[in-house]
Amino acid sequence: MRMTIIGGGSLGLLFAAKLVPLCKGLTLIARTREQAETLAQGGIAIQEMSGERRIVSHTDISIECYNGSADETVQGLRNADYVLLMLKQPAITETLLARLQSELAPQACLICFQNGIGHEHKVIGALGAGRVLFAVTTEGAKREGGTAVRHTGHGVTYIGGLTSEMNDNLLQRHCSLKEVLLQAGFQADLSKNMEERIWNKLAINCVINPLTAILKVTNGQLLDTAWTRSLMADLFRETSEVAEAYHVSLAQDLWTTIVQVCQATSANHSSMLQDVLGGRPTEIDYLNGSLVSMAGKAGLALPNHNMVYRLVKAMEG
Ligand code: KPL
Repeated sequence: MRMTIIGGGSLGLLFAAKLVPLCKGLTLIARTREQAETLAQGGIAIQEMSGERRIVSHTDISIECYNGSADETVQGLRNADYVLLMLKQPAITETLLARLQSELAPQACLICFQNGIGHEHKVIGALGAGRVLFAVTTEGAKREGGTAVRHTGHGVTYIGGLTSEMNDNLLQRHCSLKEVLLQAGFQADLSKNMEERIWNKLAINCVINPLTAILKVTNGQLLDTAWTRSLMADLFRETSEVAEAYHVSLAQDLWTTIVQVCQATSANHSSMLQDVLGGRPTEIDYLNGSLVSMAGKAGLALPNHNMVYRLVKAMEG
């Protein structure tokens, strides 16, 4: 299986490092030339959950760069069986989609890993429902510099389509992908109810990410005080109200799952906290921002999401 990963963030580096021994060829497409050059010289340094450290040699992985410009050459798209899109939503631009549309090999399937909502229909519109799958993962990773990643929490990864067309023969067509992910050490499964899973993940991220970013604490520290737990509970309650208004059924035990994610990734800095600390734009528009705007359309007020949304926007400057 040939794989290409777009995005050299924490998840991109983690998946690349763990998948490379199982692929016939793996290309990692970084967003900056500087990161691509360092990766091309030294490979990826990974620290496993066990504490073991190893280097994935630059000779085992093809490194390319795509910084969003229309005239950059990106070979890795042309011969991949699977392209894992591991970029933050703001980076999923029209230019990138046009690129994917014209350069993805006909057999290739694009898998969008996502935290939030809002870009799904743009991607399906560009590539067609038969070539796009969506993924949600609760795997925890922390990037340390441009080329090093620490696996900070075991999670679960679900992959599937949004429409029945996308899910036709899902198991037959993609069981080898599931096998490869399992062999790489990820707990992974194919799923026919991705909308619900995307919403479950959205709820997890809308509760954990802004609070960790505003309070500058690890995921685990959110559980430390009754104050932070009650802030989480308020965000969770409002998320459930929006889901109900849109007839999306969230998992029965989602609150317990959120607490478990905090425990399983307790040393982790959420992706939003990493962005805030790194001075980068966050995904708040696609997380709490999407919820607030959906709630507005349904005539609901979400005071807590609204407040964390505005605080994170203010921190972005
Ligand atoms: O997905 C995450 C993120 O940081 O975006 C969680 C699950 C909160 C792990 O950190």
